Parts: sequence; structure tokens; C-alpha cells
Amino acid sequence: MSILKDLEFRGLLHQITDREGLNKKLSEERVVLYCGFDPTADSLHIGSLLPILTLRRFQLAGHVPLALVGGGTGLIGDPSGKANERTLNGPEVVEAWSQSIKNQLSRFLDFSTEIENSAELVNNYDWLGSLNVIEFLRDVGKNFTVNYMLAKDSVDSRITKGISFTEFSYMILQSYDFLKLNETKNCSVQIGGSDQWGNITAGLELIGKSTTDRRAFGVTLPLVTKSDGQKFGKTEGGAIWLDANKTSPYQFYQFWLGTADNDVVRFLKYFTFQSQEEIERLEAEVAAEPGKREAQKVLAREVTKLVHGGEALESALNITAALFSGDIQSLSRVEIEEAFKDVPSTTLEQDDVALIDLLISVGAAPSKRQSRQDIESGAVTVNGVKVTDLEATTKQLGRLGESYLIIRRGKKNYFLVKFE
Ligand code: 383
Repeated sequence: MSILKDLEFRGLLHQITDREGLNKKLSEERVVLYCGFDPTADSLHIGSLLPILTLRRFQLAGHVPLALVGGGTGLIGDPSGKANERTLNGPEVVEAWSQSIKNQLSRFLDFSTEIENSAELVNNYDWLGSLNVIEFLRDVGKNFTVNYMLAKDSVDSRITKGISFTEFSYMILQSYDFLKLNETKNCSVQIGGSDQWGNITAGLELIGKSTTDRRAFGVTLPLVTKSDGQKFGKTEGGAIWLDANKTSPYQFYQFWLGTADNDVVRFLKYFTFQSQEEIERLEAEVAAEPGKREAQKVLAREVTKLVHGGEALESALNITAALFSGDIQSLSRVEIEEAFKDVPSTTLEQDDVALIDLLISVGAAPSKRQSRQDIESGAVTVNGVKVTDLEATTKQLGRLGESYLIIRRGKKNYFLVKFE
């Protein structure tokens, strides 16, 4: 199947300039394409995953992906899709963030020099950082009318509120990147989210006005939406990050596992490399036996493996199974810390606290009476074992992962006790 056909099946083609022409080019030659990522945080989040995986799809189809880190543009701030002016980050911060983002991007593409379509990482600070203001205004700025720039959605939507000259100029910088990559690396396609359409087409304008007679194309991907109308990728705990230290692989796995039946097939198409047949089989499963959540399991497994690797996936599956069955004794120390990251926790210094009192201090029971009743009725387990002894103390109950005691009240309420 041609790459554009595959992207179409996956619902990944939002807007595209000259589809026929691009299709022809892609079928005739190895095409260089790029997508840019501005370092606006120390990690990418799942909002960037769709373009990253699309770059990978192009590479798997034999084309050459360039991942651009916006070390220069990150100092300016893209107004696209943003209701308010951004606060500027300092150069040291942006540079450090550029480095982390570079490391993250490198996990998704193949950089081995043995292959002919090896991926490449570029940083636009390398050419924007040394740009001379006179040259810039004469050689680049002269190709844009303010009228054209004002008509762009990213600017137009900010007119009443006001937009700085800095952010207003952003599209010219991104356009200049496209031209540079077109001239120096024969890059003829830029992809991005739907918010990037204005910047991408501005770049095409600039390339069109330059002396070269090369043709270039733009492709945007759809905005990822959820059927319940809530914003994709945001949870109560904030964004879902690609950095394992910000969102653990277990939390990441759980995020995808929680996908609604109405969204899961679309997300399988967007975020996995499962074949059309496999996705259709899973679609039939969702219709026939939604309770099994097979499609969600495949989605969560595949995306977690892509982002965090096989070992982290195994660990996430381990934690998930242990919490489901209540058999938490098999968990390693690291897995315990990961599994119970978000549950209420208490640190104890002494080691002979009565369970009855402990239930109150961790917040598992509101009173001694309730505490006693919970223990007697068998509602309390400690480290995966039911405890009905009203006299039990922490000394007798033992430890998990050397210094933890995990209390469960009822089916799902976990509390973590850590010993100093
Ligand atoms: C900078 C220089 C270029 C080309 C692109 C850029 C970055 C671009 C931008 N992109 C977003 C970002 O960095 O701001 N101006 O946070 C997001 N992207 C991708 C995708 C997306 C966009 O990184 O829609 C989501 O992830 O395009 O919002 O020469």
C-alpha cells in the first residue's frame, strides 16, 4: 500500500497541498520530509506523538525523516493555536530542553548509517542563531506582505487581544527553516499538526518565491479528539509526558488502557503500527465483546512498547496484573514505587504501630470503631494478605520491597506506608 493510502486509512491526512503531485513524487523517489518540535518544556508529551509516529511511517516506507528541534524558534514562541502571548524562556533553559527533546526524538527514528534513508536530527538554532537582522529583513522579510501575515489564523485570532512583533514574526522563521532545509537537504515536505497549516503554507510561499524551481508540499494531521468531548492527553494529574520520570510507564500504559470504546479503533490507527487487517479484527472484537477490552489492551501494549521499550512494558503489565489480582507480593521495589506513586502515603519512623491506629493515620478509616470493623470483617489486606487480627502491629506484618507496607481496604483503595 502506498504511504498516502496508509495514512488515509489511518485517518491521518487532515490537509494536504497537491495530493496528486505529492503521491507521484513519493512513488518515484526517496523523499526528504521534516517536522519541527519547539522546546517549550523539558519533555515532549503525547500531543507530539502523532507527528513523530508519522515521520516513522514515512521512514518505514523508505523516505528520509528530519526531526527538527526548535532551539531558535523556541526562543520566540509560536502563536499558532495559542490564545495568549507566551512568556519567554531563557536561552540556557531552551538549550537544555532542546537537548532532552533531541534525546526523546532519537528513540523513534532509525539513525543507523547502514540504511539508505537514515533519519537526521537538526536544530534551527544552527542557522537562526547567527542570522543577521539586515539580511533577514532584506532577503526573507521582503517576501512576505504584512497583509498576508495578518490574514493567517494564528495572527488574526490574536488581533483583538494584541500580539507582539516577536510572535507575529514567528511564521517567517519557520518558513525560513523550510526554505533552508529545502536548499541544503533537498527537503520537500513539511508535516505538522493542524495548528501548523498556516506556518507550513507560509513556508511553501517562501520556497515558491525563491530562485530554485523545486516543488514542495505540506501535510497536516488531524487534531486528536475524544468522543466524550474532553481534551485528549490531559488527565487530572496533568499532561501525559513521554519522559518516564514525569509519567511512569505504568501510568502511561493505564492512560491508553482507559481509552473509550468509541475512540479505541481510531487511536489504534493513529498510534500503532498494527496492520489494517489486525485493526479491523479488533474493531469487530470491540463490537462483539467490549467487556474484554482487547483493543484497548493492544493499544496500550503497542504504544507503551514504542515509547518506553519492551522491559518497561513488561513491568507495567506486571503491576497491572498484580493490582488486578491483589497479589502484590511478586512486585519488585521499583515496581511498588511505580504502582503506588499516586496513592495516599505515610512515612513511619517507629515500627510497632497497631494496625487499628495505622488505618486511621493513613486515611483508610475515619475512626477506631470503623477501623476495628473493617479488620474484623476481612476488608483489610496488608501486603496482599488478609489480616483479621485486631492486635496486629506493623512489626508482625513484614515488609514489601524492604521498606514498604501496602494496605488495601475494600477492593481498590490502596495506601502506602513507608518506613524510614
Ligand atoms: C519550529 C520550526 C519549524 C517547524 C516547526 C516548528 C515547531 C512548530 C510548533 N509545533 C508544536 C510544538 O513544537 O510550535 N512551530 O509544540 C507542535 N509540534 C507537533 C505538531 C503539533 C504542534 O511539535 O501539532 C503537535 O506536535 O506539529 O502543536 O521549522
